[in-house]
Amino acid sequence: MVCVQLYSLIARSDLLQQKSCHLHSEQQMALLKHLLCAALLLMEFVLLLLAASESSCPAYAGVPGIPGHNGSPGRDGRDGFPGPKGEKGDQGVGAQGPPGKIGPSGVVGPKGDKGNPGLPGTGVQSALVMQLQSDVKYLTDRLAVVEKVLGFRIFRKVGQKYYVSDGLNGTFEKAQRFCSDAGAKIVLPRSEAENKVLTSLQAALKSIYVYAGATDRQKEGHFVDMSNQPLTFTNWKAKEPNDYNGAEDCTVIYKSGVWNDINCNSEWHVVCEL
Ligand SMILES: [Ca+2]
Ligand SMILES: [Ca+2]
Repeated sequence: MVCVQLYSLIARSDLLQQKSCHLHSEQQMALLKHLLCAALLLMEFVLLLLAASESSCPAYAGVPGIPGHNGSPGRDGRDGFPGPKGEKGDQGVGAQGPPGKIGPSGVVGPKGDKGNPGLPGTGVQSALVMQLQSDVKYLTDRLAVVEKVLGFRIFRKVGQKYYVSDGLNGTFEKAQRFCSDAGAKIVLPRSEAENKVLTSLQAALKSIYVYAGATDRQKEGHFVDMSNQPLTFTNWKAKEPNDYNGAEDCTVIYKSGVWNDINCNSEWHVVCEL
């Protein structure tokens, strides 16, 4: 209804515009002015009616307006929701970071190769020291023997032994004591060579007999040395020893080197061995 009235007013406006062409200018302009004012008021009234009735008639799309200005920046996103996790970044370059934690122990490796032979151990060193100590003791003992030998007036060397004498005469007991006090024993040849050396010493002493360290006091007819050991060498004169009743239990060696059993109380040269 409103639309029909509007169209009618517009049509009247067109008619008035056509009629105005035939009026005088002042009257025509005044009339036109009133008409336009009335038309304007009417159109405003119609617009009010349209606004009140909203879309009571079909609407037409208008021309797009110009873009508005950008608004002011919004607040920070503290009150917003966290965004999705970003992608892993590239490896950084720069200062080395702190060392990491100590890792777990690894698997036991294979057995290594056999090592080179080591230096002599303490056992070998101990053996060398003991050998040196033994050598030193032997030399010390030999030196002591030589010093004793030099203390006698006559001596002969035979092997590792020395036959010594001061030209003393005495019984078998005295001879045994004299040699013992000198750290020696009554002479007793253990071989033909030693027996021969003894005769050489007897010659120097101008001795007929010398006592030897062999007796059969414990068992008649069985001569032993001063350690009660059987004799390993003898040089008995023919038919000697010839006494088995205890009258001849000691042994003498004649200047020729033969042996004879005689009584122990006769005094003969004393010869010791070291
Ligand atoms: Ca006898
Ligand atoms: Ca005899």
